[in-house]
Amino acid sequence: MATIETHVSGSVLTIELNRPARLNALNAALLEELSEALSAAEDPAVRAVLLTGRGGAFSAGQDLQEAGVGGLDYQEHLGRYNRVVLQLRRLPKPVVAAVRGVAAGAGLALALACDLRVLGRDTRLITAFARIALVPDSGMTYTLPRTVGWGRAFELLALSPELSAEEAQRYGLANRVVDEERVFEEASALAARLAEGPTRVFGLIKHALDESARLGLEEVLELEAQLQKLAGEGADHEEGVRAFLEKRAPRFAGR
Ligand code: T3D
Repeated sequence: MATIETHVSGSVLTIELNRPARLNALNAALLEELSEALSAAEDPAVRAVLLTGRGGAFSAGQDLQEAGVGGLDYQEHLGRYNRVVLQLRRLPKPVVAAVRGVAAGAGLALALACDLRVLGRDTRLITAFARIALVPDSGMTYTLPRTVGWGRAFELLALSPELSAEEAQRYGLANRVVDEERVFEEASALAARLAEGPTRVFGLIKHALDESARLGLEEVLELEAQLQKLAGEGADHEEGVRAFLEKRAPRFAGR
């Protein structure tokens, strides 16, 4: 692949956006390759994914040189983004974003579609869309208000400030903030730790959280009961209980 690098270490698949000269701006080729890499993450041997950007940025969003102004086939153009966002959300295993430097526009939207975000102390988050008079896309109107609340979401989308890592953490957009040069290491350690967890159950948790965003309380309670049945039948639940009773650490197989 020309715009994406992947490698597997243990059960963690690392996907690296690889257009550092353009701050990993997203073009059609990169989105196609990212989608391909995320399909590979469905392999049961992969139990966690780490998404990162090469060089000093996570991603500056849509490649504005490629997009130009107007004349885009938006169905096709946004179809590429939407496919990737749905792949990230529907992948039944945790995805950690290692966000260095800057994440802007659809680059930020991709980071928000991941399950956890590790930021560097100097990392900036910029919604960016309104700066060029576009509405947010790639799921940002779904993920952002659910993370930061409605009022803050409007301000971040309309005024598009550069949000510092400290503010991002206060708003719940960053799970960890570490020194810039430790972002990858910290995010890798987090992904490796998750990869040893009850993977199937992590997938069910992800599903439950996404569904809860659109369901009422009664439906949520019903869904939880259904998912608990699935979890309770899993080999990892049996192992978790046995390990507790035997006073040892569990060895989850991800099933
Ligand atoms: O119509 C549609 O396409 C719908 C979909 C939209 C999805 C979106 O993502 S919309 C938002 C698009 N992104 C932006 O508007 C952000 C544009 N970039 C910036 O505002 C700044 O570059 C940053 C704040 C992200 C970083 O600033 P800074 O000062 O750290 O870096 P820089 O010097 O501006 O950028 C370095 C290089 O990357 C530079 O190239 P050069 O001059 O060295 O040859 C710059 O042009 C290039 N670059 C940065 N962002 C993009 C980009 N090239 C193409 N597209 C970019 N998005």
